[in-house]
This record gives sequence, C-alpha cells and structure tokens, in this order.
Amino acid sequence: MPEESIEHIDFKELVKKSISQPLVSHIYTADPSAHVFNGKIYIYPSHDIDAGIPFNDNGDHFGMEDYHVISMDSINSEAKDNGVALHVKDVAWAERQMWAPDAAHKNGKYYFYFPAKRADGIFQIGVAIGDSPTGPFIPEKEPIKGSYSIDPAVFEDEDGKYYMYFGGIWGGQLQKYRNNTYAEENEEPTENQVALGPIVAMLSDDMKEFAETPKEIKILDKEGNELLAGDHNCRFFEGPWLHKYNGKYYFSYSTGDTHFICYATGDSPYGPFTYQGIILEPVVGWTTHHSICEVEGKWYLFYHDSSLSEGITHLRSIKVTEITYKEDGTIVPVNAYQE
Ligand code: FUB
Repeated sequence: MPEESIEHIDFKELVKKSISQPLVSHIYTADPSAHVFNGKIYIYPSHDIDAGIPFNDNGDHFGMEDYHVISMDSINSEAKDNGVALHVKDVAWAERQMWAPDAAHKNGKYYFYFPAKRADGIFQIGVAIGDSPTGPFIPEKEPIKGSYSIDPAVFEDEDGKYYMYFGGIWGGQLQKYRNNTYAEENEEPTENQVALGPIVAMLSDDMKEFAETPKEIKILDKEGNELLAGDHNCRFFEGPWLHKYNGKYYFSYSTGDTHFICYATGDSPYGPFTYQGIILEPVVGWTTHHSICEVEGKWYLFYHDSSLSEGITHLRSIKVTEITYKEDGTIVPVNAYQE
C-alpha cells in the first residue's frame, strides 16, 4: 500500500484489519533487525523522527539522528525501549541520516553496524561496540574501510563466520558504484540490463573490518538468468537479510518502488540465489523493510508500516508476525491487513 494511495485509507479500519500492532508506540521505529542473544529478543531498528525535510527520491526526509534498542523477554511479552544506544553526534565520521542498522554478538561483545552520511553526503557503514546487547555502543573513529551504501545486515553462519550484506539503490547510492568504486556518472542500469545486486563481505575476526573484497550477489530467475533492472516486482532494491532454514540460505529484500519483501534461495552465503516469491505484500508507507528470526523453534517476520502515523512515510512502527514454511521450503506470503 504505497504512499500514492493513502488518501483513500480509513486508518481506524486499517488498524482493526492489521494482523499486528506496533511493538512500541511512544516513538516511531523502522527497519527492525531482530536477533536472539542469550535467550532474549533484541530488535535493532531505525528511530524515525520528523526532521522537517521535504520528501524527495533521495530519501532526505529520513533524517534520523540516533538509535534505540528494543528488547523482549519472549515473543508475546512487552517490548522495552532501552534508550539511546548511539547518537550521530558521537560518531566522528558521520553527519546525518542514521538509517537501517543491525547488530551481531561475538565472544561477549556486541557489534552495532549502521549506515550514515558523511559531511560530503556519501553513505558509509560504521561499527560501534558495546558490552551489552542494548548498548551504549562506542563507535570506531572511522567507517569500515571499503564500505558504502546502506542497510547492513550481519549473518552468523553455523561455522562461526560472519557475513555483512549491504546495499540499496536510489537514496542508498548503490547505483553510483561498480566493482566497489564510486563514480558520479554511474547510474542504475537500464530496464533491459542486469539489475544491480546487493553486496556481501565476510567480516574480519575482530568484527571491525571486511576480511575480503566485497562481492556483488547474483539473483537469478527460475531459468537461471540474472534478474533485470526492469523486473521491478522482484529485483533487489534495498533492505538485504539472510537467514538459514533446513540447510538452505534464504536471501530476502525489499523491491523498493513495487513495495514487496521477497526472497531468493541458494546453497552458499555468497549466492547465487534463485528468486522464489513474495514474503510480505505492500504495507502502508513507501518503504518496506524486514528481518526474519527464529525464536523458540518458530519463525518470525519483523517488519514496519506507517499506520500509526496515518501514512506518514518517514514515521513508521515496527511490528512482528509469525511466518510459516511449506513442506517444499517455500514461505507462505503475509498480507499485513487481513479481513
Ligand atoms: O529507514 C531509512 C531507509 O528506509 C532504510 O535504510 C531503507 O531500507 C528504508 O526502509
């Protein structure tokens, strides 16, 4: 339910039809990256504010300044806001736009990854480190070397290796890069060209660097052809996430201007991944962004929408709903507003 149709929405009805309500409603939150650390659920969202910046295709109206970690003792318990975990004023290299973050846990330390714009308007990804999953997190002085674009998501594989997935086109600036190099003249490929893929890099042992040159991930259709930039219903736009189910890697993401969360599966954390279908139908607001997390043997989709703010696209609220897999491993699609 993208922005262009919001004037027709009866928000009272919509709240009644919503399959889930906001996890917190005293602040606006978005882009929930959920993990279970030490048996408890921790959600790392963006903290949406109205920064008074007009709407544009660059997403400048997403003028976020800090992060709060939300925790839950169990999936049905109350969500707790643990206060400010990191503020842009404490990050030496960053100036503005603290967009979708994620976190990882290794050897008793917590690593919080976040994108932000430098003073010259270029996005990079930083890491901040803490002793608690709720922060506070102390940022490194410099962004991660070789990082760019937005939406970091960190996946810990069963062999103890950690991988960061990142990238987003349009406001996320991924279209300005080819082979990890920025050029102002680079643009999104034309409709018949291969779509830009998300980027993956294994993390170093100390979790502060890339252990290798970042690689572009291929997303294929069922015939084995790479998705085209014109395949707006299924090509990668932003919001990458990786999880593993029954030994398969599930790569999920937002299709941006068509407002789906969809997924592709593969046999390696580097892909290639084959497109499988939709996980979440469009929600109220332009953006859609999610994570998938196993909690006590059940699988949950953490997502956001703008129903609490009555359609204001940069004032979103995080939500959660259970997802199920069919016997063949495909995911049953979710409609967030059922009759
Ligand atoms: O929250 C700002 C941006 O909106 C995120 O980085 C994107 O994924 C989209 O949700």
